[in-house]
Amino acid sequence: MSDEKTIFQKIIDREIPATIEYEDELCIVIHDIQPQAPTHLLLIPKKPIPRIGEATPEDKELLGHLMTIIPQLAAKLGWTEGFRTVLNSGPHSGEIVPHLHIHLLAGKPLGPICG
Ligand code: DGP
Repeated sequence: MSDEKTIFQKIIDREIPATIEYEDELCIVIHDIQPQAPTHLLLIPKKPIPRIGEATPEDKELLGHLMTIIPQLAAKLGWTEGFRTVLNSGPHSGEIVPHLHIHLLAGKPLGPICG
């Protein structure tokens, strides 16, 4: 594994800018630079777990925390018609950034995932 910081670690460390929607001691939520929906957020734990496929039982509390942030964001941003979550893991998923992140897409009908 590379020791080089990922783009998300650089954002967490304030080395590069991002539009921040939410932050607490365990995670940060930023706006995706290439939005695929009217609102496209990335929910990122500050712990640099490369991907969900490499999370361990030790990460249980942190992963639970991330899940609880989602409904809070949905309420704050008024996603009353729903939203999509996407969690890529590894080369076959199309993952680009090897730092766990949950995509949150909202603001238009997205259609069935297998259409
Ligand atoms: P994934 O394919 O799941 O690894 O998604 C990575 C996402 O990260 C992709 O939708 C584009 C976004 N992204 C890449 N670089 C940057 C950046 O510098 N800033 C922000 N805000 N998003 C980025």
